[in-house]
Amino acid sequence: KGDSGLSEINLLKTQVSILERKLDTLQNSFSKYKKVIMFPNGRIVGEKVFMTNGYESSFENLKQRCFQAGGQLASPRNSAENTAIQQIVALHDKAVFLGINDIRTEGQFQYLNGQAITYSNWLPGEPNNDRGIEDCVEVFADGKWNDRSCKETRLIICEF
Ligand code: GMH
Ligand code: CA
Repeated sequence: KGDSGLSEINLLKTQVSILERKLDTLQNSFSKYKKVIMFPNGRIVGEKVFMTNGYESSFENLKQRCFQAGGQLASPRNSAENTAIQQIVALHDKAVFLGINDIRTEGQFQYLNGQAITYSNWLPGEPNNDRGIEDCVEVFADGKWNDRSCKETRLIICEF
């Protein structure tokens, strides 16, 4: 009885160490493929992935494209996420629209889920609702935000 208990434990130990080696291999190859997939149009920040496919259109079309892909328009919640978006903007030299707008109530910018924004990176003097028609948010290559007409054409960045 005691003997067969011991050999069962040894068997389990062997199986655990086999699994540990397989997990190590899997983790190594996963971190490699993450880099491959993210190069050059994606960025990872914590649990979030930001990605562009180069598509350019107006806000509603960008919003739909991200949603259809199972994500949403990039909605940076902190400076690390904003920096990731900035890098993609700079790489493509094209401003993007965020998943943030004040369509519902002028001057009250909110995420696509309706929550009020808790992080922003406005240029000095923005948002200015120029000509009374600026409800969307574009990000420039320096990472700064400007409110802009949602009808303008901008680069897509989705988050997943
Ligand atoms: C006005 C001025 C500019 C500013 C633009 C911009 C448009 O033309 O205040 O200085 O850059 O608006 O906010 O979105
Ligand atoms: Ca503006």
